[in-house]
Amino acid sequence: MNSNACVAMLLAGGEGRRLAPLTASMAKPAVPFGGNCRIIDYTLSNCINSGIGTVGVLTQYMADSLHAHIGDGSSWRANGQSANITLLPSGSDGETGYLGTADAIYQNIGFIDEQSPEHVLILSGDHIYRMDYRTMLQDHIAGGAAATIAVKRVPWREASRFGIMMTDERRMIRDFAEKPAKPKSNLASMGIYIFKWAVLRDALLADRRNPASSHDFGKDIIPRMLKDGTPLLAHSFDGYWRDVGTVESLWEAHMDLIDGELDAEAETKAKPWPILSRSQSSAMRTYLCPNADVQSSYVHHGSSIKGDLDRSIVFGDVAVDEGADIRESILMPGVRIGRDVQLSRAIIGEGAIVEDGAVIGSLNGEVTVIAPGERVTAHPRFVVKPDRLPQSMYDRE
Ligand code: ADQ
Ligand code: ADP
Repeated sequence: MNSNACVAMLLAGGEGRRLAPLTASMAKPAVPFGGNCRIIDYTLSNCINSGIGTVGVLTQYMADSLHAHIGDGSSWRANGQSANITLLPSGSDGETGYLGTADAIYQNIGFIDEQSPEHVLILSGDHIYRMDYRTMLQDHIAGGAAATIAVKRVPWREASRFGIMMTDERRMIRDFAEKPAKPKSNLASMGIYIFKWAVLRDALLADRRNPASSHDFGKDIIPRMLKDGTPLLAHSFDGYWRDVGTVESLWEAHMDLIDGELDAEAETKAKPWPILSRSQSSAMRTYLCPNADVQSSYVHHGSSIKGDLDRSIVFGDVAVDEGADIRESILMPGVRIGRDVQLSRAIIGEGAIVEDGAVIGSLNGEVTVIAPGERVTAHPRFVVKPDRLPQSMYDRE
């Protein structure tokens, strides 16, 4: 296969309001994930591992955070494979900012035309999954569809967060509703599309001329194609996949990582599938104090742990002081946790400081987020109520 037969366009410019305050100073795809990388690294690594030769990364909101992370893209190479990763910030052609996901692609028609691809793969920067896009491309080509959408069943209670569809026995899409209040099925669009470039190009030009359009794939392009009778194929994906666009789903994906679910892959298990990230200094050491009780947790380079950890993820350059008790929590890079601090189901943003004795979160309640750089004093903002804890799970006596 000519490596430019399919070009990838990675949408990474969304504001990520539902991830606030983690996205106050960075784009959603730049939010730290998993102890050693950022959310966008999963999708970028999927591109490299799938042998995609050209990846355009479309940035808008807090673009600098992504540009600093990706740089010249040279960190994303593995198994002798690399890609030409090009940053495509909005407004660079003297155009207005990207009006929506479809407009972002429209404004980069020139970039895609230069590659003269047969197909274009459209990706999101805020999903955690390992997927071999070659399998989907083969399905798309064999099915002869104008467009193929990757799909997955999601829990019914979450279905209204997604594009929801109905398919026929040939997997052709018959009905599609973007984020319906009353979903008719739980078969969700993963927001991953492969289009014949000639078909998408025409659709983008027509969409641009439509004053009623919001220029979005899920709201405008897909429903329009369906209405026009364009053949749309559903490609089902069996592996782990999560849209981490909300605080709850970001926290849950970290717990999945701890539970080993995220690495139990169907499609890519037999192949080396590294998740690559910006190279970091390897000279940093991790210190675990002999008194620290660390259970089912990940601790990354350059951290110092004197307190207890249970089902938690600690990024690099974090310090946890004596007597601290950290449960089901995520400590992002550079976090400082003082003495006797208690955290339960908390996400502590980059560089935040939690002072001695502070108590944050509860084990059966909602996830609590502390903004990057915030300083939390010992006045308990959210107190863990011991009577509400599931004692059997956490009582170590
Ligand atoms: P959403 O997840 O709501 O739904 P959306 O907010 O449109 O999708 O963002 C998709 C991607 O595009 C994100 O990575 C975002 O950062 C990026 N993006 C948003 N606006 C952008 C802009 N102006 N410029 C550049 N990038 C931008 C979509 C589909 C649903 C599907 C879900 C699956 O519309 O049908 O179910 O994805 O997660
Ligand atoms: P249940 O609610 O039935 O216990 P899970 O929440 O574990 O099920 O999820 C069932 C399936 O849906 C899994 O394959 C999982 O990967 C997928 N899934 C769960 N949550 C999400 C999400 N937020 N986004 C996408 N897929 C999800």
